[in-house]
Amino acid sequence: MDTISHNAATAVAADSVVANDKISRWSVEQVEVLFNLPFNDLLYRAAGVHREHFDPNAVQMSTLLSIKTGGCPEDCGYCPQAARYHTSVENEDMLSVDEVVAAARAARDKGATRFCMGAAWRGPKQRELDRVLGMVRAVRELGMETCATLGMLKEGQAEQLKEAGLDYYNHNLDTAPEFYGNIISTRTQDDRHDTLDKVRAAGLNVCCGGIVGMGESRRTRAALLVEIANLDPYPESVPINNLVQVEGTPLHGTDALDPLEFVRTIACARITMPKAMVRLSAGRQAMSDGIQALCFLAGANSIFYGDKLLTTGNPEAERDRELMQRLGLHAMGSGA
Ligand code: SAM
Ligand code: DTB
Ligand code: SF4
Repeated sequence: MDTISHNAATAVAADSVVANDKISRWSVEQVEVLFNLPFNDLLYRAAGVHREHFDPNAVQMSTLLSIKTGGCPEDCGYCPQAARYHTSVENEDMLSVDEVVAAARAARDKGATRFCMGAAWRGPKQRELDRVLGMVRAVRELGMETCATLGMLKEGQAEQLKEAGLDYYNHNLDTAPEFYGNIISTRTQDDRHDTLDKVRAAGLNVCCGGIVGMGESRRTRAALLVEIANLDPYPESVPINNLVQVEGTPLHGTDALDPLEFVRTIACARITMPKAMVRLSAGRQAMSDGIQALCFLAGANSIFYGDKLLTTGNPEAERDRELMQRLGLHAMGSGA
């Protein structure tokens, strides 16, 4: 088939995929059809879906804080906080509620509407969770939305977080089932689904995404999105992380992903989860302004805002404000 008729055939297949926005169970093949579209066609479709459900010029801004850094017993191959890898991240004590409130206040004063607290745990012990509950209550009192990512939850823990006023719980599926074993051995994807079920059952908003740029194929990226989009219901928030390569981790030295392929991943996330907040997450520091602009066009409508993610860098707040101004983007209000 020549290129023009190949593109036409792909577009027809994509039409039938996109027209059916009631799709509640996606197949990997359907999402591959989207991924394989000519770039302009894919972005046009994704931007259309974005506009149907959101103000396309509004971006939600969350600030992250590591409330317990390093020393993690897990073996996630991308993570600088795993105790077993020799990285520059040290095992630190958990922060106090006062330290967290000071950081949240500073983030709020710079324009963040959501504050996300991350801990390098397999899962929280009850006395650790007790302190997190105090943090959640205190951050909420500042008028911010709250999110936590603490690892796997045991029976009753999601309910305690909900009761304290937590808005979102982040727990990522990370990659497609067939690739998962290459990246992590200390917890299964079923374990992750189990925590996601608990979070959903407790009435918390679900924040669940993954990482690309770990040496996976396009099909694997499609399969990751299928795994997330087929959660019933799909998550309210979907962070798409580009691997931040950290020296000392097993994935350091992986071939970098083509930035345009990252944009495609954002577009496919937008089309498969039309009403979710799609977050352009880790990896922005290494991204050009042009690629970030394409990500916003492709339907990303949330970012991590502030000079640091958990342990690695993020663009400076001032630079992000400038970029948003150049693109005519504005901050999405709290609760939007
Ligand atoms: N320890 C908890 C857990 O893993 O569930 C919570 C914190 S963990 C750091 C949260 C997420 O950050 C991971 O699931 C992963 O998707 C992402 N992440 C960690 N290191 C990363 C890296 N180097 N590059 C991109 N994303 C990363
Ligand atoms: C998510 O999906 N990405 C954020 C947040 N959820 C917790 C974490 C990114 C971490 C990047 C590596 C680091 O800074 O340690
Ligand atoms: Fe630990 Fe989370 Fe890092 Fe995995 S991603 S090593 S669980 S901190």
